Amino acid sequence: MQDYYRFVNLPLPYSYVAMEPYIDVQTMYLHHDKHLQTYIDNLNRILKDVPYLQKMSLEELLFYADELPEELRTQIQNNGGGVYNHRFYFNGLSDKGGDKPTGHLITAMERDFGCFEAFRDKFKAAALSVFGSGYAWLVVSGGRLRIITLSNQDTPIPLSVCPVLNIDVWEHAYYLKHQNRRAEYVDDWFHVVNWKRAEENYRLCIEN
Ligand code: MN3
Repeated sequence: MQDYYRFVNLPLPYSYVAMEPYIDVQTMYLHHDKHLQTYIDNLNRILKDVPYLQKMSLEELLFYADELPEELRTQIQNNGGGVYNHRFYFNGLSDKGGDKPTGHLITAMERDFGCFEAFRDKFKAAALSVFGSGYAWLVVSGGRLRIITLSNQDTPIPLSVCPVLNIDVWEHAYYLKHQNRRAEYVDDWFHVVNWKRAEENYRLCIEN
């Protein structure tokens, strides 16, 4: 992942049409090429004349936000968060996804939620509970899986929790296909979750 200024919008690791019929091609195109691109362009513009910030990785910018110059802090959090969260979201999708995780991740879900179905219900409820725009996240905290929600483009980075999976519940992620029916979008999203990637993320979380 190209993680330093100047940030680049990497192509999706699949075609725009790959998530049909669960996430429509137009949404995938606009979400990646317009919404994410705007966050990348804004972040590059903010950092353009601030060389010492250009040396910080995306995660460092988000983790050390409190130490950033006050006049840039909110813009960097919003736009850097928009880059981080969207990359995580798009990498968390796969046209070969869906079903349920395997390996260490399913074992941990059974330990921490009882069973996969209980996790799914709880994650869906969390995604529906986000008021306005934001994300639901599956994270590792203190060695356990936890579900959290974050508003707007806030990220898990400054919370010192380790992210495994996220779902974008901003309306732009689903409105063209699902209109106001966020619950149907969440159900459809479960068909294209890249559990292989989530499992890799989980392994990295527990190894570190
Ligand atoms: Mn989005």
